[in-house]
Amino acid sequence: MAARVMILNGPNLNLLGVREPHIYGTTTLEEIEASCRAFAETIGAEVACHQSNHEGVLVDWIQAARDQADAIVINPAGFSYTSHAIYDALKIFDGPIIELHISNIHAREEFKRHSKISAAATAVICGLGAYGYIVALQSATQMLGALPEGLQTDLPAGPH
Ligand code: CA2
Repeated sequence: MAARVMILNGPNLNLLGVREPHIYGTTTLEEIEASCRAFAETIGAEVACHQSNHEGVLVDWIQAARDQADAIVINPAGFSYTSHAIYDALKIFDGPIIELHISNIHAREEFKRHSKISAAATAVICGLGAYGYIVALQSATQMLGALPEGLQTDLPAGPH
């Protein structure tokens, strides 16, 4: 069966490509989501993409993922540093969770080096720019053992 991956983006990421291109690049969220859909097709996965500026809405999507998805890719954006509610919701999800940041949060302000979400994540990707979403999607699918033959490797993808 096709791996179902839910891709969640947090506050302000709807403005990607519009402001601060030196940090976040020039690719819009719409373009990122289109690339993820196209890449998902090439690896036989299914993606559902959602963005919200509201913490509770993201919690609702994470809860919905328990029935609707096998893995979650999440860029919690500003909620990375504050949200116990998103952390708690992710802890209840059974499948792989990839926390993703476009920028290298460890090379930024001190407060950005401590994501509260990382302790609930299976893996964390940061600093790869918009391409990180493709890497995250491939990794989540790999962790589910659902990559097409030829792409699937025997190398472990990280802690389970
Ligand atoms: O690097 C990332 O992906 C971040 O999660 C992005 C967050 C930021 O708070 C994190 O520290 C790192 C959100 C950035 C705000 O989004 C903007 C998008 C376009 C223009 C300006 C800001």
